[in-house]
Amino acid sequence: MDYIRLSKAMSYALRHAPWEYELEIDEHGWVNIEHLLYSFHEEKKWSELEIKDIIYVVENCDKKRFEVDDKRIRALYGHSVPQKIIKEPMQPPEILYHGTAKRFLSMIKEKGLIPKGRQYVHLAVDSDMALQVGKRRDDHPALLIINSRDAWNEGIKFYKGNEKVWLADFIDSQYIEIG
Ligand code: HQG
Repeated sequence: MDYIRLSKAMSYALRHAPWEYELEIDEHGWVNIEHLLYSFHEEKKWSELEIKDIIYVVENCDKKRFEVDDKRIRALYGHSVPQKIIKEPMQPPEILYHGTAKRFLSMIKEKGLIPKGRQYVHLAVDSDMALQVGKRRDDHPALLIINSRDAWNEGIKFYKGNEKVWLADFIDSQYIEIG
């Protein structure tokens, strides 16, 4: 089983295009795990897929991207579906980090961090992880240090994705320092 490929397919279905899999996604991002399985079965490459493979990805992928409960599964962050995934606002750690391409810095200084194609801005609890994220777009990414506690105290909403990923609606440039 190609678990990396499976994880990518699960991310695509649960974050970006549940309708392509005829999945009903609720306002918190949950879908029925059996519906996801049956829908994957329609593709030849996933015809042998079992629930335990999906659970394996949930429990063993390099980042905690998904969550399962009794009958349901959801992505914890990363969504771009048109329907807003509802998250409970929560006080963030004092400092968070964001890794990005150097070529975006002038726009970020001007406009702050915006969600772009996703529903929320994604922030990391540690600088190593942020730099890894930035490396997707630049071999020598920029590290942004976010004064998240001040932003929160001044009314910017934050939400927890998982233990390492935090989400925010928007980060004004006054809370961003370039590391
Ligand atoms: C940039 C991965 C210009 C922003 C990671 C980023 C993450 C601006 C890009 C998760 C801007 C959006 C999300 C502005 C923001 N002007 N550029 N004003 N504001 N940007 O992929 O944070 O591995 O949507 O810096 O770990 O890179 O898939 O967001 O470069 O947690 O589980 O616009 O995806 O998770 O890119 O990554 P993305 P991201 P997974």
